[in-house]
Amino acid sequence: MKKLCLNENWQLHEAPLKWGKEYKSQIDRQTDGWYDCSLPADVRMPLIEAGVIKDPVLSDYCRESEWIEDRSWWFRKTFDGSAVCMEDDIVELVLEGLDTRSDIFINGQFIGCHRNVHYPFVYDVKDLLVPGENEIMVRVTSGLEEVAEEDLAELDHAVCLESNNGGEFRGDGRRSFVRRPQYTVGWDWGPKVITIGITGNVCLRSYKTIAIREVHLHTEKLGETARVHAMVNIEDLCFISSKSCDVTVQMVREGAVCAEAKLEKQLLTSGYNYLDLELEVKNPCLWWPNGYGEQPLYEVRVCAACGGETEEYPAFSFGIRTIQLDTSVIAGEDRNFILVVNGKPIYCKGGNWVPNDFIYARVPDEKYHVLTDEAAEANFNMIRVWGGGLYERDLFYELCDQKGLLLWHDFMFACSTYPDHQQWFRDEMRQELDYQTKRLRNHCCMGLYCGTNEVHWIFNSIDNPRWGIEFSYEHQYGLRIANLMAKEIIRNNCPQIPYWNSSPYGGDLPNDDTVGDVHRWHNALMSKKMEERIEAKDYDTIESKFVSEYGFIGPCCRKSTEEYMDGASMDREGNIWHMHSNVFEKGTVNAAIEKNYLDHPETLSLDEYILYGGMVHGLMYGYSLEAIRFKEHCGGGLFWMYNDAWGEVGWTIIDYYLRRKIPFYAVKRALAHQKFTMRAADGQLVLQGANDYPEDLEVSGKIGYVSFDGKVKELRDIVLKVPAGERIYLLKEKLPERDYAAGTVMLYTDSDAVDNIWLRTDDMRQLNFGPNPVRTVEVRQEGEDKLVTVTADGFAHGVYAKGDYDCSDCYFDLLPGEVKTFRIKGIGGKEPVIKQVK
Ligand code: BMA
Repeated sequence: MKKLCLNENWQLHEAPLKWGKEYKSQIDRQTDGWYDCSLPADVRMPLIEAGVIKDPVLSDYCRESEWIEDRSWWFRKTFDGSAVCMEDDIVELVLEGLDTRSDIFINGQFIGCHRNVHYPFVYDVKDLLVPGENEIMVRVTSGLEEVAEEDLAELDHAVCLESNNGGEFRGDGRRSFVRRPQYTVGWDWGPKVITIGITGNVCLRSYKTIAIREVHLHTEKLGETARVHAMVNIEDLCFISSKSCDVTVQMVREGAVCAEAKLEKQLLTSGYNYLDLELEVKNPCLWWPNGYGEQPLYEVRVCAACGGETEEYPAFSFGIRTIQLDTSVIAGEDRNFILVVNGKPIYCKGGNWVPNDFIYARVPDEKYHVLTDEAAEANFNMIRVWGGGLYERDLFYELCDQKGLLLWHDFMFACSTYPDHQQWFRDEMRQELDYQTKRLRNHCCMGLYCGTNEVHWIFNSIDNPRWGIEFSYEHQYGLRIANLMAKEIIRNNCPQIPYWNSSPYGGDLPNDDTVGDVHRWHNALMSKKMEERIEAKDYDTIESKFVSEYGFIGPCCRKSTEEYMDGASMDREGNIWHMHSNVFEKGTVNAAIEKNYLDHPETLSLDEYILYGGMVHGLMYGYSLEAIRFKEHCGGGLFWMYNDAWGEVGWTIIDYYLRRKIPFYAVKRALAHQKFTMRAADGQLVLQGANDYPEDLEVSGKIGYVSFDGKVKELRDIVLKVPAGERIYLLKEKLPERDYAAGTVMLYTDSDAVDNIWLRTDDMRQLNFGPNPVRTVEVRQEGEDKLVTVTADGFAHGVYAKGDYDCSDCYFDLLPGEVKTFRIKGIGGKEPVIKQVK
């Protein structure tokens, strides 16, 4: 295969929406009004550069550029035909990420239209190319203009719109008929920015004699020798004749061939040839999720020699691992929901992922490196790719393979019914799912495919009769794809990857605690009762088998807030502040600050609001993630939402500008690979030990009641053992009858590997402690970092290093007498300023 990348030197021209493909000649006659751009491109990128519009992720500028969706956009590029290998048998034009409705021309010839951003347009243009200058022209619109009222009526207008939820100017019901990233119509966490563009790569790829179309590897058997099955699909490009071919598949690690399989003198007949080969890998290095082991990857090389031509498939990385979803019976109706990797049950911990920008075409690769690094740093071993966004670029999956981040991967349906009673929609979905499952199946990070986000839950007439949806076999409103088509395609393309119909799903009704996963919203952050929205202890009542969504909201740091407000008033009652506050905020942050710290949070300065708002965000995520992991029959906990697409007071722990928010550290502590957790219930103290590591954990320490001022210490020695990869209850004993406003049960460990912990029995402001000033015992320089050792005689809450430095830990609590060392990264020669919230 020869590839010619055509991303550079495009031009873009705007035109009336009604200028369909028949207006190509008018566009050709346009001499001015052309913007230069390179791909991937959303039309806004050259418009921002040219100063035509302001960046829609800043302030309220998104409102000013909504006119963009009511225009047609014409991309054109010329290239020299001599760069193309015209001796080859086929020369395919490949256009990725067409967002959304597109008409494609080559040298003035219309070659087709495309209506789906989630799989590429591919067309053999060999016969249309000329030796000299060639031109590609692509007309793109949002695709929403094609959706009529009657169409929506067929779905009974059953589409979630943020505008119904206080999200002014957000939401567009027509999205359900358009295969575009659904979030672009506006969601609770961001504005309507109807993306339009060629948001992926464009290239010409040519083949001679044969084309290796697919390579699929999966691990069949583990053991001293692992068996890996390889399927190679070679297309014989001659329509009428067969030929002989030699095929080799190798698995290489650190430059050494660890396994090889060959097929010699294999007969190829015209078209597709599915060939199966077995690779035996002695002493295989197994891939594990983050914490449970390493992430060794093998390079896979596939080549086919035929008629003097050697065709090589692009090399890719592959991790040897098996994966299953254990839904076996626990008791009665209750069933496990546990991912099992290499035969080991995994407790899945992490967050939900959304696209990284409302102009997703401009996201730099660097952002993926940082976000996956930070996810691993925060002790994630799972990320859920949410169904309202997009299938990410290759780099994302490669990075998740490298860092041991398992993926719960939704197909791109969210919070809407879909017209799968219409054949065109089914055809589109078959192409989309077939393309994406074949594209992603070799990634060892692929943990589970999931049919939809919330479609089974929101639109069933028992949970939500208000939508008036009655599913029927011929009119399934989107469930046909999730319940039938997706399973069929996964069975054909990657049966080794578990599938779940929807999130949430399982049991008599979706969101049931007995089977499957749940989204914990209605009795938490989305409850109409404020006390339910801000009560961390409620998470101790969870009986679910897997929590795939729940969340809390909090501010970004001052730097990021100033950046996205772009000079607008910082009045927290102001319009623009509200635009950049999550639709579900509704005064929750202030209520939580009042519950835990102080009265009249509305009078706080911006810096105080950011500190206390961040602290309550951390308290909620820390306590809830612990509580979910504390439940022996819960297979995982994923908070909503990990990353952001613009700057806002929102769900995430790392903001749009990739700056950590205060809850980042609470999440990191709660998801630590080796962790102790205490809970009190019915007068009982229960201590749990979690150890994801492949080695057993043995720690000695002291446990008992300690007063917050440190004067009372009723500690006894204890040795705690947690087997490798296990979560077990280590202690169940009567809770000592003491004054829990003045102190609590604390555990001091003798190991730096595992944090000390304390039993939080009430809201912070109900606990009488402090101020117990933190003292800096030592500061050691290590390169650009400083290692700071602190202690305090009494309990100190929310100890942090002033300034937006990344630290190994921050906003942490210190037990009386605890001595803790933490790293402040990149502080250089500056003197660290250590502060505490209380
Ligand atoms: C769930 C998610 C998202 C949404 C989140 C918070 O519905 O699936 O759609 O952003 O809740 O509202």
